[in-house]
Formats: sequence, structure tokens, C-alpha cells
Amino acid sequence: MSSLCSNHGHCGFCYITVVRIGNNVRMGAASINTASSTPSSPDVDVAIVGAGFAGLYMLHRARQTGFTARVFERGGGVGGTWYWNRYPGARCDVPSLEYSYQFSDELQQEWEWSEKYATQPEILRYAEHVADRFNLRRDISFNTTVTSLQWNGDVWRVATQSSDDTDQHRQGVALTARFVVLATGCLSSANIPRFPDDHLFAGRTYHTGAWPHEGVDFTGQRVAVFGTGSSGIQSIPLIAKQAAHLTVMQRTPAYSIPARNQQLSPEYVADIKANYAEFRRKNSLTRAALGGDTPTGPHGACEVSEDERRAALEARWQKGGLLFLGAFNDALTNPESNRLIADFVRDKIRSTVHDPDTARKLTPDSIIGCKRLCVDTEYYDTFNRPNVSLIDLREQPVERFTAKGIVVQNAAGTSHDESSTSGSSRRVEHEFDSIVFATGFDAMTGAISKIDITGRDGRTLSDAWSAGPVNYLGLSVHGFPNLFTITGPGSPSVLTNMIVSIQHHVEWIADCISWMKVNHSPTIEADADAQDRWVQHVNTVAGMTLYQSCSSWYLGTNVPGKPRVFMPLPGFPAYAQTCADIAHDGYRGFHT
Ligand code: NA7
Repeated sequence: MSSLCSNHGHCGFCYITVVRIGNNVRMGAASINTASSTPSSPDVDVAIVGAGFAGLYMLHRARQTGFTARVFERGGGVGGTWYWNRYPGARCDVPSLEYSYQFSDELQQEWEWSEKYATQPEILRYAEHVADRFNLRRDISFNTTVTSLQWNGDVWRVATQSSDDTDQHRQGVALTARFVVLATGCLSSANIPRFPDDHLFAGRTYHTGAWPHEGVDFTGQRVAVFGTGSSGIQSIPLIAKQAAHLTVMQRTPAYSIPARNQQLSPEYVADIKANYAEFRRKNSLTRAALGGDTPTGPHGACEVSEDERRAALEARWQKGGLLFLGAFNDALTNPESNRLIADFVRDKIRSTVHDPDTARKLTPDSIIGCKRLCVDTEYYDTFNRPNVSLIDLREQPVERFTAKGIVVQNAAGTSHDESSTSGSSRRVEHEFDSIVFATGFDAMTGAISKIDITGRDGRTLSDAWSAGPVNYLGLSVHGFPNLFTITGPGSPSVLTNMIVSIQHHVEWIADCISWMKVNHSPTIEADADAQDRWVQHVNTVAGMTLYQSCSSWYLGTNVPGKPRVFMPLPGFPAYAQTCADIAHDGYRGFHT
């Protein structure tokens, strides 16, 4: 650890909690001074952006370690991605008994999950329970978007905008904080594609990541769904059961594994709960920090006979879920092994979908697991329904939207689509009442990029990240002192069970700022060299895998104009060990 010898105006480290009442600026239950904060007396120790699972635990942990904190949350309630993603069929693809906090044994013992994979409403209830149980809401400002963060040499100035109509101070509510934690979520900034004349469409449009809270009734409607990632694959079977006709607009076919969801038996839950610590420990030792009871197979897919390979894949297929890819240990490093595994899934698709042309369109030819694997319930079967049709946008690209629907180009040589209502043999207009965009997110950096962040020497984060996100440990960015990202680019993040990664980051950050307090270090900042080496390390590790062989949101290529950089770091256990070693070495690679 080296010492920061730059622009610090004073050497005090005053963790003074100043929450002054009576300055007319309402912040939830408390009032916070906006006028008379001085650099050495920030309004709060920690400002946290976001009240999803990361923000909730950061608030709790900050309080536990003796810091004051305030959370700013754009939504009207807690839960983050589970607050917004209320589309039909939304559920987690990590088992409930793993997709939950482990910081409180009382919490994990008392909470009852009903299904192997929890639905969005159940996960949201869990987040609300956590907020109530640990009395978190009093320090959360809801309906409040952080618009800018400015480092003034000692503290961060946090500017917000409220969407609460009853709030008379809608603009520019601000406070100062010693630290800022961006708990903004990796999948929280919706990616809504634009199409020619899309403003003309007279029906209703929805994005799965901003679903109406009152729900949507598609009964009797002609519905289009764009997107066949996890959100599309979860919602399509349910929308198909309601709609008069569903047209799936597919740009790239996905690989999807059956979830085999089921009610959790009381015996199984009791067994896990009796050994919860050991269950968690085993999970944290796997690459993705999940599925410790189903370890990755000991062989490569090419190292076994065809019969053995089929049997291993069939067993995982019957078990269902993301751990399918763990049948062999080289699924994402050996292209030939990957092809053999992908062939197995391709055969499953062909044997499930009755119409050969639909099956052909639904069958991916890419590396399996390169895009995040999907987990479904009756996805492929849905295409056997008479009220469901599939448009492959690679063969029939969208030409434009109209008031009634969408005009697609008919591929040369293909027959005229029977569902069309007008048009020549080269283009077809499909009429819709509603269009659903299951088109994903500006992942990992999208929500952060929406905040105007200015760090040391007036440098903005958008400048620092103009060629792609750079970050040390996925936790800290050079030039932005006392600012932390949770599950940021450069950390295992979205390649893992997110709750495990979130909990790891929150605890690392809390330990770090506690250490700073004890050591009278007013600031901490990633060192430029350490950051460069870390970015190189992430590239090297990612380069040893097949992840970069396709276009995906891991690479940012799903968002037009976003730099192509592989953002997450594969491998949780090695990463966690590195973070521990760095802290043990007095925060090696950081200036304090
Ligand atoms: P994803 O996985 O990013 O999927 C988005 C889908 O939308 C995908 O099939 C995209 O096709 C498609 N898409 C995106 N833009 C367009 C346009 N312009 N036209 C047609 N189709 C488009 O997002 P999800 O919400 O499903 O899942 C995100 C994560 O949430 C998931 O991985 C889990 O971790 C949970 P593409 O493949 O880019 O060609």
C-alpha cells in the first residue's frame, strides 16, 4: 500500500454523523442538511445507490460496522431487479436455497422458500422481509434517482431527483458522503431497440424489465415478443397460453435447459437448513459459487465414450438447470467438447419441436454457454401450439413499424406468410395489439453510466470508461476515491450466483472502510498500475475461455455503440482469495 500524496486539503478523518433536522429537505423519515455541509463533516458516511440485494445489505452492514448510511432508490420499493422485472414467468434461474443471503443464520433459518426456483413475487417478498426485519426502510429514499456524484477532494456530493409528486424539492436534493457505493445492479438499465417508424405503432408496448405493476392481460390479443434470452424464454410460454396469437421475433436462437422446477419438500429444506453453513461453503468453492452438491464432472467431453457422454448429459438434462454445462470440465474451454454438448441440446430441440422449419430456426449453431444459458419451463413445446409462430429476424428482418404492427421483409424464396394481412411477396405486415420487448439490458455498466460521475481532478467516469470499463477488482476505479462498485466489471459478478458475489463485495467494502477508520486514512483509490494489471488479468482469464466467441451482453455487444469488452471475470474462488490477500496486505494496489 502506498500513501496518497495528492490533493487532500486536510488530514482529519471525521466520521461525524450530521443529520440535521429542520432544513426543509425531506429524505424519507429524516431531514438532511444541504446547505451547510463542510468537507470534514459529511452528512452521512456512506451514500448507497440502489436498494436491491446489494444496497440493502450494504446499508445493514454499514450500520453494523458503525457507519451512517443513506440509500437512494429509483423505484418505489426495495428489490432492485426483482422490483422491476414483473413479467409473466419471471423467476430466478439459481435455486432459492442458494439465491438468498447467508449473513444472518436467523434469517436463513426462518425464511421459507416454496419452490426450487423462486418466482419474482416470492423473491420480492423476501427482499421486503429483509428490509423490515433489519429496519432498513428508514434510511432509504424511494422514488429518488441519483443524477450526479461529484468528488470535491474530501467528500462526494450526491445530487438526486425525486419522482415523488408530493415532494416539493423534486430537483437537486443533495447530501455529502464520505463514501459512495454503487449498488446499481448489473441488469437494471433496459435495452430498448429502436426500429424505423416505431413511434407509429398504436398498440401497447412493454419491456420485461419495466413491467406494469398491475400486470398485463393479453387475453384475446395478437402479441409479438422480441427477444429470446432468459426473459423471453420465461415469458413466451405464459403469454402464449393467454394470447389469441403470439409471434416470437427471434434474432438469435438461445440454448435453453429445462428447469424441472418443483415444490420444495419440507424434508429437503430441513436437511439443508440443518447444515446450511456447510452447504454455503461448498457452493462458494465452485467457479460460479453455486451448485456445490452437483460438482463439475471430472472429465472433458472428448475424453469419454459417446455412450458415457450421452448418459452424463442426459442425467444433467433430467436434473435441469444451469449446472447442465458442468457435466464436463471443458465445456467453455474446448471448442470440440462444446460442440458435442451443443449437439446434444440441438437434438433435444429437434425432437421436441414438431415443425422441422420452426425447429431449424430455434436451433442455435453457436457456442453453448457463450451467451448465458437459459432455463425454461415448456419453452420449446410452446412452438407446437397452433397459436404460436416464429419469425427469424435474420431471414426476415424488420423493415419498419406501422400503426397496426410490424412489416418484415420476406426472405427470397420463402413462401408468403399466412398470418400476413397485406403486402407483396417480399414484405409482410403482421398486425399486433401488443409488442413485448424482452430485449435485455445495458448490462453491468448501464445504470452507472446514467449517473454523471466526476472524480478527482474533474475527470468524469464516462471519460475514464470511454474505451470500455476499467476497474480494479471490480470494486474501485482509479481517479474516483472512496467510490466502490458492487459486482462491477472485472469481478465474477454475473457469472456467479449474484447474491454470493454481492455479499462478498459488501463485506469487503465494509471491512475496507472500517480499516480506513482505524488507520485514519481519509481516502482510498485504486492505483493506476494495479488497475491496468487487473484489466489485463481479466482479459487473460476470459481469453482462456470460449466466452468471447459470440456477441453477448457479457461483451456489451448487445447495445449499439458500447465498447466490446468482456466485463465479468470467470472464477469466484480464486477471485475471493485475491481480494482477501489484497486486504491482508494492507489494501495492496490502492492508494490510501
Ligand atoms: P438478454 O439475455 O440480453 O436477451 C435479449 C434478447 O433480445 C436476445 O434474444 C437478443 O437477441 C434480443 N434482442 C436485443 N435487441 C434486439 C433487437 N434490436 N432486435 C431483435 N432482438 C433483439 O436479456 P434477458 O432480459 O432475456 O436476460 C438478461 C439476463 O437476466 C439473463 O441472462 C439472466 O441472467 C437474467 P441477440 O441474442 O442479441 O441477437
